[in-house]
Amino acid sequence: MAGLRGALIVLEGADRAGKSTQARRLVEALKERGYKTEGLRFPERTTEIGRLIGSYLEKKSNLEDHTIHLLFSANRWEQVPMIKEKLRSGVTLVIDRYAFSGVAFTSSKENFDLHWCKQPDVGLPKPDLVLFLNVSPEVAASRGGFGNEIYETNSFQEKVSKRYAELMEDKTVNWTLIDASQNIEDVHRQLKELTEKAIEDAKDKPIGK
Ligand code: T5A
Ligand code: NA
Repeated sequence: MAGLRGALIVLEGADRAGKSTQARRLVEALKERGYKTEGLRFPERTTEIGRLIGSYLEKKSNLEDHTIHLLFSANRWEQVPMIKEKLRSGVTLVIDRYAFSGVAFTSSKENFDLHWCKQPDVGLPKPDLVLFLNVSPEVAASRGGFGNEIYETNSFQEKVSKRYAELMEDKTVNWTLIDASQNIEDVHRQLKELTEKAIEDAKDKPIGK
């Protein structure tokens, strides 16, 4: 019998929605429940491509808009062999941002259409579940001010939220909207429940594209 695969779980959402906090909690909780689980994040700033991205986000270098979009995508593709290997060996992956961030952010810039933005990520392993952590701009603001990174302004984040809403209309993706204005524990409980179900549903299905 072929081994059962792990699930690919993605967390998306606006700035300060709590993605990183919840991703960490979720990995720990799933491990405690006996699931082989690991966390990943995009951008993964530690690779050579990731260092270019980090420098751009920190405004230490300027990159042409199409170029940085392709680098974000390349930063996902460079992890694909590892992602597939882990999933096939039964490890569930909890990923903090994925291709949806790539599309939502770049398509919020002037003169980018959604279709062009999606192409570089076509063919990536398909998430079994995308958890969208939804918070209002007011709640996000109450969690502290923006940092100094390039996309951290109110006007840009508003555009990003609209793009995410458009992306969520794609019914071929298993989106689940979560009210992330609740406290950390309540959000966590919901994510854990949804994820355990997704792991069970995914285990005897092929990895999607
Ligand atoms: N990007 C990314 C692209 O343009 N293209 C791409 O392809 C990709 C992958 C970096 C940037 O890159 C862009 C998007 C971004 O602009 P990042 O490193 O993921 O992406 O961004 P960060 O700035 O690290 O993360 P966020 O600002 O989005 O925050 P999180 O992870 O959503 O929130 P978190 O968990 O750090 O929490 C924020 C604060 O709120 C508190 C936490 O303790 C923390 O202080 N908090 C709560 N407070 C009350 N109630 C709750 N339920 C709370 N949950 C968290
Ligand atoms: Na984060």
